[in-house]
Amino acid sequence: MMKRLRLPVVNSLLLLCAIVCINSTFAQQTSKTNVAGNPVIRDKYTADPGAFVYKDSAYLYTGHDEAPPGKEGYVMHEWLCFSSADMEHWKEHPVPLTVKDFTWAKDDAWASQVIERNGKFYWYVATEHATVPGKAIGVAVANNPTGPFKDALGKALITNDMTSPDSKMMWDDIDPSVIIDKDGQAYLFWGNHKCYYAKLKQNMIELDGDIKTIDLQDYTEAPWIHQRNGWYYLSYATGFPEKISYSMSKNLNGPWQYKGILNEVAGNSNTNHQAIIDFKGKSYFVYHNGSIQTDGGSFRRSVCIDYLYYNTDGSIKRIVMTTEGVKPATARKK
Ligand code: FUB
Repeated sequence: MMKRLRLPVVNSLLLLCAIVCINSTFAQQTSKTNVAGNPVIRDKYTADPGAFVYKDSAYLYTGHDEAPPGKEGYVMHEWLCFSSADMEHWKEHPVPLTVKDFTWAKDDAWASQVIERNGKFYWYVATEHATVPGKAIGVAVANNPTGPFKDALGKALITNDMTSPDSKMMWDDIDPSVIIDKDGQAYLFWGNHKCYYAKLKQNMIELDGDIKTIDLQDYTEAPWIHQRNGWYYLSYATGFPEKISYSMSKNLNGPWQYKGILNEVAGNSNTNHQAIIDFKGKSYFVYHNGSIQTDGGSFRRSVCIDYLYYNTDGSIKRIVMTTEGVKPATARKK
């Protein structure tokens, strides 16, 4: 017969159970939802944010910096997806897309952007092509913003030979940014060293016409195209280490007017890659820095979010990067 447990033993067991329960609940929560302040994701390194709003949530898509401490080079094999109802707390979703999902790709899950059209979600990504030397742009598609995504084309949308027939520049076809204009015409912008753009067909997976080049002051890479109140904005990384500059135009086809620096060099990172969105009545600047210590840096970057403010003439005030980040966004009163 089992002996009866004494009261102090029972109390100790109960205490142990309580500690185990609290710890496992905390572990579950922290693996799914990150804490407030910048960087917004702290349990892994995230880079090259793309963001968009769908229904009541904001979605954040990033590359995953997997370089071990001490390695000075990109190690990036997959793209990540997070969502938030308030821009402060981000929930991670299971990895929706990796380089292996593109059979024609070799490696490098570089910058990307997702856009919705007719209930489908198109994810434009930069990666290294396996057989056409150089970087390339692919497009994946899903029925919901968190995936799973699958290659929409079975081949690259843009390959290096389309923009550099002489193959002198191997990494100019990176950093896709996409927009659907008011008349329903979609455009793809991209490029390192040169900023390219082209129309996309209604199906979002084929080019519709020639690839054109835009002459932008001090252009390095990372174009982000957005529109607001009759203005088009083309922001992009400038110089190296990178700052973010921007130009404005009344017409998507230009001419573009240079408006100056939007964001200074982001702490401890030689790249600076932005997304700009509006959510629940406020505007946000989403970017990365290398601020997580002790191993954060140019190849172990972290996504941050700060407010973006427009002047009355439509120009944008310079971004103030903060550690505190943004306050929880609440629905606008009607
Ligand atoms: O993350 C790899 C590359 O670094 C991106 O494609 C660029 O925008 C820069 O952030």
